[in-house]
Amino acid sequence: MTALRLVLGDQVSHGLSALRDLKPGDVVLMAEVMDECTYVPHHQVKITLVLSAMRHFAAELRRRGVTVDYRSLDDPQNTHSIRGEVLRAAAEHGADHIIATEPGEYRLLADMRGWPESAGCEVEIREDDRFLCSVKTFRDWAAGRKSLRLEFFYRDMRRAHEVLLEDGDPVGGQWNYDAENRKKLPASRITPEVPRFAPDRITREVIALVSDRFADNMGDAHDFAWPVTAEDAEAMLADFLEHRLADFGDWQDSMRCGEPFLYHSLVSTSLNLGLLNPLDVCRKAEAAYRAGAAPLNAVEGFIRQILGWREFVRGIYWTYMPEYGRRNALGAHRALPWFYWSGQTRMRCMGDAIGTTRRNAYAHHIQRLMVTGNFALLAGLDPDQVDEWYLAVYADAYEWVEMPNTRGMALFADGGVIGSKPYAASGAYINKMSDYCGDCFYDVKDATGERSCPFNALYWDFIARNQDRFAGNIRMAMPLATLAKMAPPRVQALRARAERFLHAMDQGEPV
Ligand code: FAD
Ligand code: DLZ
Ligand code: SF4
Repeated sequence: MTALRLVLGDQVSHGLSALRDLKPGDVVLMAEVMDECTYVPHHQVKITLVLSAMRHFAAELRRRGVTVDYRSLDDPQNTHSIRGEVLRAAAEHGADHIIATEPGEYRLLADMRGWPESAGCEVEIREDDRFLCSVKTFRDWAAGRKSLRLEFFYRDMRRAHEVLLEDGDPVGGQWNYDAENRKKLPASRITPEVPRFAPDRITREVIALVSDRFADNMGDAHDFAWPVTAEDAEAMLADFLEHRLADFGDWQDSMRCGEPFLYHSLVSTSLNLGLLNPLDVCRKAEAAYRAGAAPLNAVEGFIRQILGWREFVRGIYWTYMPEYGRRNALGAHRALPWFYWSGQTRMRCMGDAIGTTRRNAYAHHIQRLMVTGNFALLAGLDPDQVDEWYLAVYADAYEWVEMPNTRGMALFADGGVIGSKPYAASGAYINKMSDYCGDCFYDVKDATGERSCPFNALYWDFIARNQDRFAGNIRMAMPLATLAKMAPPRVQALRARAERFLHAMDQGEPV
């Protein structure tokens, strides 16, 4: 009796459901395959992260006495698909039972559901219980609600997992301290260094492989510095808890040119691979608050991202897929401009956000949402192309978390499932929250001239072209009323500036 147990690249957790009740004679299969390395043009750093984490995990399993069949990208027999490798390994090991954990992407789950027909043995797909809210619990919570709002889901999660509670009530008397977390970082403030993890021999081998095989992809594998083992992921978390958590809240929405990390935790890559456990991360942050090491606005804000947003977007993904992936509520069809890949643009905010993405396969949330995401929303970029970009370029990107954030939160292409209004903003917001505008080619105070900030005209063009769609949305009443009060020549000038800018961008002219 041999069971073949599949571990995917983002399932490198010893507690994985597919590894439970492992018996002597069972074989764990891990496969590097071109299908997974190429379904979007992943950043070199992202491929390095996943393959290195896989190789480290396989080595750990072997040290624990587990039989691991590890197929590398260089294996000449490699069929280069997960299905192909599972079937090949099942036949080679005479497996009578294939055990897998649900993947994080719909396309792979759909494929897995077809495995029993070709496998000739039982295929068991177990729940991925590394999350704090099961898909069923989320669907039950969502059923019958007119709208799904993070705030109510988050409160239920706090109660269910007894996080930051005092006698059943929220610590401090409020559930949410977000209003305190929107400050701009003063220029004088020196921000802490963040840890970089020097590549060991295994990672260096992967860097060589990725540099060779994926030389044309975004980034440079030699820049790699992310944690690839649970031990290093814990070190990254410990550093955050000690040096950045206390300030996480105050400066959470701030941006500073050339400083992508600020007070962010940098734990998403490790959480999503399964090197860190989300509840454990929340409990450690809560312990820091209880020990007086970090204020409530910081700790609550951090916990809300993990216990709230991370679980919420996953629930939405699995509740609405595959139809969610086709949504385009604002009818956006413009092609993604090339500067999203090259970073070459005169818009300093965009250049900086894309620049850190190219170097680190990382940009923080406000850069993703209010700079590159906001631009894509205002310019009416095609959600399929924007989705592909976010899925490719961030080291933490898997569709279950990337798609609701991109298609839903940033682009409003889901028509309001994730958020009740689009996160649309003019240059004034970016100027308020960053130091980008001072040295920009464009003038943030101008909206219609040739060097006016593109975000300004694009913002009003966006409101104007969607005014019928937003008419019934009470949260859009203010911009709609402002637009209605604008003198027609002003509206014309704004829309003409937007059109000129978009035309130049579409022609590939420098913008
Ligand atoms: P911190 O700012 O320190 O936050 C702590 C943790 O909270 C993160 O590690 C993450 O696990 C969680 N978190 C925070 N915000 C979100 C959110 N909106 N959704 C889910 N989890 C959240 N996150 C991903 O993990 N993968 C993605 O592919 C991804 N794509 C995104 C695309 C867009 C357009 C936007 C707007 C956001 C996206 N996010 C994604 C959410 C968020 O930007 C990242 O989780 C965060 O920037 C990761 O950096 P950090 O670990 O330093 O996070
Ligand atoms: C992202 C990724 C990459 C680049 N390569 C592999 C791989 O070679 N083998 C593998 O098992 N997983 C890889 N992954 C992660 C998968 O794409 C991920 O498991 C699915 O997208 C589901 O989330
Ligand atoms: Fe970005 Fe406009 Fe500011 Fe330039 S002026 S950095 S384009 S918001």
